[in-house]
Amino acid sequence: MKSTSKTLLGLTLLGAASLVHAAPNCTLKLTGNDAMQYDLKTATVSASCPKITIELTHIGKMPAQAMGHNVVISQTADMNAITAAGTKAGAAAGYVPKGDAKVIAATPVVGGGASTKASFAGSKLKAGGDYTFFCSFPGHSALMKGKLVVTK
Ligand SMILES: [Cu+2]
Repeated sequence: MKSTSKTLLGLTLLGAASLVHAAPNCTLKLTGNDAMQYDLKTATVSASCPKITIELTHIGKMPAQAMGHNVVISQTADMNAITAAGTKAGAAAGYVPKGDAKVIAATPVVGGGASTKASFAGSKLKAGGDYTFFCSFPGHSALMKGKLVVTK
């Protein structure tokens, strides 16, 4: 009896430990639709990830020229400057200013039914920093944006 309860306690502690040491989240998985919306308003990734992968699936039907979506990650304070520069850069540049250090990561633009990916080093983010993920297609970031929470 006594040894049984000790075993149970041990298992409980093991369970708690595995929660504390849960694998870091190294993927930002999003969908975008024809109503100019992502499925998430907030997401969490870990700065300790050697590589963070953004996965975007456009679940709508409209073409990229009319309702294209991408995912750009930046510090929240840089979002408006990036979308303005991205609009100037135009469709051929995927609405992302080329060589802009404010852009931490960006996927290509996709249309309905298509998916895209991009990866970057977790070390580009600081735990506790103020980051936003958004779509830089002209006009979309008003609705298509969310908070990127960064853990250690
Ligand atoms: Cu968009």
